[in-house]
Amino acid sequence: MAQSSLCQPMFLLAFTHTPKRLASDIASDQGQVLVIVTAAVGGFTLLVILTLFLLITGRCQWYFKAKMTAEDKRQTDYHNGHVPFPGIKTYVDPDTYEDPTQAIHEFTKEIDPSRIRIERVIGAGEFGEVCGGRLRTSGKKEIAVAIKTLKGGYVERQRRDFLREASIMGQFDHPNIIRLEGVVTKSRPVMIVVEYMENGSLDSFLRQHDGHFTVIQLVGMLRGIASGMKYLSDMGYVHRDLAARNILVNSNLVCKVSDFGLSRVLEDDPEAAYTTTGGKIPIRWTAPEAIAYRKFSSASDAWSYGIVMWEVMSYGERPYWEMSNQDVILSIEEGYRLPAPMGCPVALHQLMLHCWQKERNHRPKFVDIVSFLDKLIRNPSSLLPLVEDLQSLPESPAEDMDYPMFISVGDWLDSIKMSQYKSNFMAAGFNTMDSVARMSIE
Ligand code: ACK
Repeated sequence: MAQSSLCQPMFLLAFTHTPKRLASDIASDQGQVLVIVTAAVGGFTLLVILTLFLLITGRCQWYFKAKMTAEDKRQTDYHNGHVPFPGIKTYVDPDTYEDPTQAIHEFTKEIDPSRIRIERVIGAGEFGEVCGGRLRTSGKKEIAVAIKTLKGGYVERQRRDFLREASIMGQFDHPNIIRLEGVVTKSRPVMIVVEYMENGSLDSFLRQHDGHFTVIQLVGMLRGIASGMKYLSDMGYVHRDLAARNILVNSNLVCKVSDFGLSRVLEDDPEAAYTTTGGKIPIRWTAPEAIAYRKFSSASDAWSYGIVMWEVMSYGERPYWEMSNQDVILSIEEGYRLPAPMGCPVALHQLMLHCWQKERNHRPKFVDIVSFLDKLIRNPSSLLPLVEDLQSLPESPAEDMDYPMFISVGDWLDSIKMSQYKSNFMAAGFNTMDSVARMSIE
């Protein structure tokens, strides 16, 4: 036995006759090996899982981006800074779609061309003729429509730009925004069908009817435009080319904002001129910050709205008359503002001047403009004081004036969201509306 045990190989001896300490070392070695193996297997598995996860989510992201719906895009816009109002949809820029035809599908209705009857040409657009005609609705009713056509021989970019306006218009639903009936994209000619506006563009309509309307009628038109603009600004849409030529008027004198398409709008606009910064801008209608560094916003739209007010109250006069664009820019910079047109109520010229404040945050919001005009309409005597009457009056104390004041200075400041200046006005002695009316722009 002893012999045989002597003959055992050394390693066996080591196992059979090892001291206690040596056995625990080996056990610890075994443990370490086990830990290393487990860690390696675990690490590898984790790596595989991680890779699979990245691959799947990466693919999903790509897939979801391609499949992004308008709602997702609205959410993206929200995270990019535009805060939507609860219950109010926000505008989605069709350019955020990888495939612009997806935006067309999402926001417009395809119309079967057999339902359209083109009757006459009413004008010319950059992309083709604008026609008048009839559309048979799904309820078998016939309605008057305007049909914008895309002339033959277009390139893909022109088709996309043309239809872009439809995918913008199709997102809006408001009585003061031109309504899109649908599009024809599956046959030629490609068409955009919109509601018919019997009186055409506001600028030419006013020129043709110089002096024909009451102040209340004019204020009613302005109220409509402001309401349409409030809707657009609530949706986060900046028009950039608000001008009387881009407002359409129907047979009931309802004014509707039209001509959508951001940069393309400016490309089309004969009033748009190239600036030193390279953009094409309708100088006379545009806020200084938008001309200087392309800072377009609802506040710059409010500036343009003030110019539209001036166009309306002057029956389509050209803003700044024959002044050159350069002179307009310099004059505005020096503090010059358009004077009140003949027959313009003080209250309306004051509102224009507010829209033309250099500091864009001081301009009224469209919601303020609508409520201010509503107050005027509800109290027509507030429109009696005309700027020229005030100018012809001797320097008499305000209390001596025999026309009714429309609202207090406090009310007026509240309505244009400038309540914080009440004490400044009072301290400076502007405690009646006619003293405010006499206030110079400086
Ligand atoms: O001033 P107008 O008669 O009104 O001439 C122009 C012309 O087409 C070129 O734009 C008229 N127009 C545009 N859209 C419409 C519409 N929806 N309803 C009636 N006329 C329209 C515009």
